[in-house]
Amino acid sequence: MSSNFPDGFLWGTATASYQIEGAANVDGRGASIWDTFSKTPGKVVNGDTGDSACDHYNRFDEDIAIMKDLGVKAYRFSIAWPRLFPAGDSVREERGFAFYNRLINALIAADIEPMVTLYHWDLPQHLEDEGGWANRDIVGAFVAYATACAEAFGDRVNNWITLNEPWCVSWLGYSNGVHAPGKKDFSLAIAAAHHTALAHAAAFRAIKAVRPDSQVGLTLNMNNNNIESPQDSEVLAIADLMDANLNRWWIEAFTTGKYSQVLLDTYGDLLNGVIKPGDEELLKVKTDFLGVNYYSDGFVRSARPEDKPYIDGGFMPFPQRVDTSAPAHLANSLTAMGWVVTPEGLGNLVTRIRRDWPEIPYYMITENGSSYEDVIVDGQINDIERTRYLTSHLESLQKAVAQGVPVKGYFAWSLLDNFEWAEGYAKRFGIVHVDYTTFKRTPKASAHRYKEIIANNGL
Ligand code: PNW
Repeated sequence: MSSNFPDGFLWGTATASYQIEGAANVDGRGASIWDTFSKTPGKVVNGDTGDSACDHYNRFDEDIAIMKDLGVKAYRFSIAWPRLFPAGDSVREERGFAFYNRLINALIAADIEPMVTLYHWDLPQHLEDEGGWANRDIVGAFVAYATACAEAFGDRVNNWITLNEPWCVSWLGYSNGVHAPGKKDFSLAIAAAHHTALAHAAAFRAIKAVRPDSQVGLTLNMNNNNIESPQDSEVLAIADLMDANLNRWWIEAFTTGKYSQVLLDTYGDLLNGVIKPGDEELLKVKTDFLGVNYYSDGFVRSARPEDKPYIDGGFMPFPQRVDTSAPAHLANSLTAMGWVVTPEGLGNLVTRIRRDWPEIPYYMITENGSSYEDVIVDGQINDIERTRYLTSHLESLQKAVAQGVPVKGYFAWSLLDNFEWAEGYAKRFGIVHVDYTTFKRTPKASAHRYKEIIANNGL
C-alpha cells in the first residue's frame, strides 16, 4: 500500500489573528475580549498579552516567504473582527480591510491558497458588553461581519471557516472562565453554545449568498473518548454526555437541526429555554466541509477511591465520579500542555466521523500539533518530540485516507510559536521558533521534516 497522500492534498499551516499579529493599537483596531482578558491580572500566565505577539502584522511578507520555502500549499489564518469593525457595529475601518487585502494578495502571489477563519476568538469588546455569544443578537452581528468579509475578499478567498472551536468559545469562555471573556455562568455557556451553532448556519448562508461557489466549513475541536471500564454504567452515561457535549453538539445542529436527547435531558430548561420556534430549520445547513482540530484523546474509567467528585471543563451540571486521568502507559510522555500523545486517535477520529455523519462531504484537519520545551543549540532547534508527534499523526491520518476517509488537507498548528491564550508565550506550538525580543524566526527540525513530507506528498 502506498504511503502517499492523494494528489492535490492540501498541505498547510495554521495561525490565528490575536495569537500572532501584534500591532494591537495600530490602524484603528478596536479592543477585543482578549485584550481585556489578557490585561486582567491573573488571567494569563506571566501577564502576557497579544499587544506585540509575533509582530506578524508588520512581518507577514517574511512569514509567507517561510511558508513558500516549506512548500506549503495553503495557509489558514483568521481575521480580527475588531480590525474591520472596531466597535462591532456597522462602522468600517478601511485600514483593517487594507491589511487583509495585502496579506491575501501576497499569499496568492506566492501561490499559497488562503483559508480564512472568520472567528478565532477575538470578539469586539463592545459586543461582549452587550452579552457577547450569550446574547442571541450576536447572530445578526456575525452575519453582517461575514457578509462584509465575503464581499471584500471573496473574489480571492474560496475557503471559509465560520467559527473556530465553538466548544472552547462557549464552555471555556462562559462557564469555566479560563478563556475570554472569563465568565463563570453555566447558563451563559449553554446560550453561547446554541448561538454559535445558529451563527455558523447563518454565516454559511450569508457567505454563499455573496459567493455561491465558495467552500464554507466549521472547525471543531474533537477527540475520541476512550471508555476503559465499559461494564460501569455510570461511566457509560458520563462518557455519552461528554461525547455529545464536545463532539456531537455542533455537528448534530447543522446536520439535523436538533440536539442529542442526552443534551436536552441534562441541560433541561437552560437549553430548551434558548431554543426558539423555527430554530431547527435555522440550524440545519449543508456545510461543505468539517474542519477538525485534533490534539489528543480522552480517557474515562471508573472512579478510584481517591478520585474526588469534580466538574471537568465546566460542562457537567453535577460533579462527575469518574477517572479521566491519562492511562499509565501514556502518563510519562505528555506534551508540555500535559496532553497525552495518541497518534492513532487522529485516524480513528476521522474514521468515526465518516461512519457517523456520511452526509458531510469532506474534512480538513485544520489544526494538529504539539507544545514542547524547545532548546536552542548553536542557533538550531532540534525538536525531536514535536517532529515525532507530526510524523506519527500523519502516519495515522494517511492510513485512514487510504481507506477512503475524505480528508482533503492538513494544517500544522502552528506556523509560528505564538500567544497560547491562557498560557501566554510560555507554551510553544510553532514549527518555526520566534524570539519574542527580536521577532527573529528560526525554522525548527519539525519544519524541515514537514518540508520533506510536503515535497514527497507523504512520509
Ligand atoms: C486550540 N482545551 O485551542 C486553538 O484553536 C488554538 O488557537 C490553540 O492555540 C491550540 O488549540 C492549542 O491549544 C484549544 O483546553 C485550547 O481543551 C484549549 C483547549 C482546546 C483547544
